[in-house]
Amino acid sequence: MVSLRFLLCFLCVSSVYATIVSHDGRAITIDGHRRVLLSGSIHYPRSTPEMWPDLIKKGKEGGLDAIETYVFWNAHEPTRRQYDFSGKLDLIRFLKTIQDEGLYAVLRIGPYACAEWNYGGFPVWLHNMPGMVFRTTNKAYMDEMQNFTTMIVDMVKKEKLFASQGGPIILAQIENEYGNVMGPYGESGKAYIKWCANMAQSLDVGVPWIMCQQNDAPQPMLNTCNGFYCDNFVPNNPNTPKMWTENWTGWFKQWGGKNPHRTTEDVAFSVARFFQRGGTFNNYYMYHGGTNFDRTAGGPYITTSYDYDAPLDEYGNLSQPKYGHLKQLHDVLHSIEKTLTYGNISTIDFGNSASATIYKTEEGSSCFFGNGNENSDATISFQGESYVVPAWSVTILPDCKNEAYNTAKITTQTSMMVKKPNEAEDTPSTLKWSWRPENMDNFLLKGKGESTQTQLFDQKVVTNDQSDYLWYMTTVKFKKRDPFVGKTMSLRINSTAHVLYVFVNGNIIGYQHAENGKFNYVFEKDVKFKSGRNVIALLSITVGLANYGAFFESKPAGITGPIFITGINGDETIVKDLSAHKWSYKTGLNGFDNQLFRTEAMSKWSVENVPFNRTMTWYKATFKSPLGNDPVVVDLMGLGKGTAWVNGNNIGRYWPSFISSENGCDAKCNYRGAYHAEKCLTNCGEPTQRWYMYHVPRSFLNAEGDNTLVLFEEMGGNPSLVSFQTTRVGSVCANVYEKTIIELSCDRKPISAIKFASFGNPDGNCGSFEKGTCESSKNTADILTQECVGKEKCSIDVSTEKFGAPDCSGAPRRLAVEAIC
Ligand SMILES: *[C@@H]1O[C@H](CO)[C@@H](O)[C@H](O)[C@H]1NC(C)=O
Ligand SMILES: *[C@@H]1O[C@H](CO)[C@@H](O)[C@H](O)[C@H]1NC(C)=O
Ligand SMILES: *[C@@H]1O[C@H](CO)[C@@H](O)[C@H](O)[C@H]1NC(C)=O
Ligand SMILES: *[C@@H]1O[C@H](CO)[C@@H](O)[C@H](O)[C@H]1NC(C)=O
Ligand SMILES: *[C@@H]1O[C@H](CO)[C@@H](O)[C@H](O)[C@H]1NC(C)=O
Ligand SMILES: CC(=O)N[C@H]1CO[C@H](CO)[C@@H](O)[C@@H]1O
Repeated sequence: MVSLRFLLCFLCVSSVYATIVSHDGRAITIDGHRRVLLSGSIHYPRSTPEMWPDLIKKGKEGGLDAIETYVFWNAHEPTRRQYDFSGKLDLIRFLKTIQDEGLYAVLRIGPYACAEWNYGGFPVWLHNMPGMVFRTTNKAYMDEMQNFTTMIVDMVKKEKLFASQGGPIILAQIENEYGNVMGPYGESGKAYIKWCANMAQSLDVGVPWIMCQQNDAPQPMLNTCNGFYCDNFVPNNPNTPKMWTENWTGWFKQWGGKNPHRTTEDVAFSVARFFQRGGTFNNYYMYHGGTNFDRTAGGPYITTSYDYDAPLDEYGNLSQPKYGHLKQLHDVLHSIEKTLTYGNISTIDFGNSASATIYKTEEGSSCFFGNGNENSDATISFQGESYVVPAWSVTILPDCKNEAYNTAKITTQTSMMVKKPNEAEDTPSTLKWSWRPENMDNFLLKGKGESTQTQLFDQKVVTNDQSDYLWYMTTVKFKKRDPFVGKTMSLRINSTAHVLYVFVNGNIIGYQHAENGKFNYVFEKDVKFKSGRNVIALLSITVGLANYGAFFESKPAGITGPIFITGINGDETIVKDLSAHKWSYKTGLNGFDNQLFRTEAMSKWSVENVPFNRTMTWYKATFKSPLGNDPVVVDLMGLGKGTAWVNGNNIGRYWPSFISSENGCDAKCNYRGAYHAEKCLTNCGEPTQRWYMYHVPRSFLNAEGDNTLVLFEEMGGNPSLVSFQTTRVGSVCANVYEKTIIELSCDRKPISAIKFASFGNPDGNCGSFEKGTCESSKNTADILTQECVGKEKCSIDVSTEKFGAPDCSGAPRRLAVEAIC
């Protein structure tokens, strides 16, 4: 007992010891030792505090040393000087969770985040301050930026979370990717970045500051690289190590877009090549992408899912093989940390993009063989041995003799997730709905808002981004004998509303949104006016504010005009410009003001005649929580566009009616060759997101009793198709060369059958394997059935002794197997 107590006390004292974080030209040093550091981005508001420990633990088990996050200013300071650090926004709790797991943290304060986050993380009230320009030498901006940055640093210091205080934070970041947009800011931009550096230094955090994508980062700021590949990056100072702060593991999704995928082989290749070329710090962006709950998605048109094709999927499950293949890479890199960070470096160029890099210390050597050629495999002769390095891959030999890892040879299973119906419901697919209309009479018939102006305003200026919704209303009068009364006229609206609904005299005449990748469009429809007063009511909706680009804060949102009505009557043409009419404004919708999404909201809901295809309609249903621990999703198929809440928690915007175009998907995805966001797309001709995005974290649900789902449907849809489901592993696959061992596992459920098995040169991918031109005569499926079926996991030694030796014309033989869970 005494000794245990002594030990505990010793630990508690040692944990408050300062860690000295510094750097030289080779690496970040921790307590004087150069380190190989592998880090992964997890943004705390994109999951729930209940999920954090598991996510961070999986990061650690995946071989990470550190977790990196931005700080989201607009979430923390939604109104000037009113702060929110509760729930998902509890930054300190998140950092302490990282500390508890024994990992380091990288804190990117910014406070510009980009991150496909609403307005890049800036509060809209900041934009609405007089004379404001973001990210330049603008006094008002600098004061606010300094105020927020200082507050965050003070908060973190108070909890002793910097490494210099014994805490987990080893690096801090000021600004973010400014170098990419700096040109248009001219000399002011250069002065601003110097000011940022000085301001950050003055905060005295005791750990190095980084500035990513900033070639002119003033010393002692460390400039670092972001991108899909960073092997060619050279820091701006010989004393700055080669650091990669954003290695994009995938890409984000946009409404109406397709699903991007970055292959595991290519992510691994980019990292291994970075370390081959002297890199020592790598951060995955994202390691867990998560969910853009509520109104946090940036944009415009960024989806609610921020899965990012990351090693941990949106729900926090392992995305295999990406997670496992990178874990193996991390283990190999860590095993040669000393050689990588202290060894003398020499390279051999074999031509045709093949090269060897040798790291040599007194104790021994480690080698990287790289092949950057997209088409042909390379055969490298080294110290009397011959090695085949597949096209677009890197082989790591920790002892310069034995291949421990090749980026293109995946020996981790592929897991295919499936959705299961909610077994807690008797009739899982039918929810009992009630409904009510959104009350819009004041706007549609009276055109009456909260304030009036004789001009069209940018939406941000009026709403302060307190809502997605803004009504613009005006009246047009025609005399009884006016020749245009009852005639067809045209209403033309130049619009930057992300989505625009147009009503005339209470009737909807149409809606529109920008084409993919565009910001503005012209709405044009025929309309007939009556004599007397006509009410034009325009509902402008934002779907995430712009988050990127020079001066992005001033990109317009809402109805910027001009707005015309035109009519032709014989020789007479009239053109009425309504832009400077008297416009009445109202922020938000009644149902939101009255919080109809709250479970306890007292309001009249009807179970009679539940309508389909009705615009601006509220729906409500109760459901039982699915049993078990598998992640819960809600399939919102059949709906148009709107917002969904579960037990009052906003699970995000939905838009399943926005279908991606038919073309541009690849049936086969070739990992070879440089990745870009238009490569390896899937989901053509489908809703951008059907299940994927509508994650319902378990902590939002009551395990016992009823749960409430509320929908606000804008466009009109059919809620009868909506259903709750769980996601779990449906089948697992392997596709590996002989002389490897692969483990198959169904996540604590037994493997039930072998669906496909072939040893030879099988073709295709998990779920669509086919026999190749050569195949073993042994019954491969029978062998695997014996070894795996009925077991939770099985380890397969892929050898010719076991599976036979088919003649594949000298090419290496592979085993492909698909097992059903
Ligand atoms: C931020 O500004 C407020 C005044 O608006 C001031 O009271 C506060 O001390 C400032 N905070 C910091 C950390 O400078
Ligand atoms: C997914 O994550 C949940 C929650 O952590 C866990 O219960 C479940 O076993 C995981 N499933 C898989 C396939 O990893
Ligand atoms: C590394 O290079 C230095 C300087 O050239 C040399 O003195 C040292 O012996 C080398 N070490 C090894 C292990 O080759
Ligand atoms: C309105 O939109 C049309 C079509 O995009 C464009 O030609 C015109 O310049 C726009 N007018 C204004 C004032 O932006
Ligand atoms: C709803 O609208 C869609 C598309 O216009 C149509 O195909 C469908 O039949 C309508 N459903 C109902 C129930 O009216
Ligand atoms: C910094 C950097 O490398 N940016 C690139 C990231 O990828 C996008 C999409 O492929 C490129 O457009 C950027 O130049």
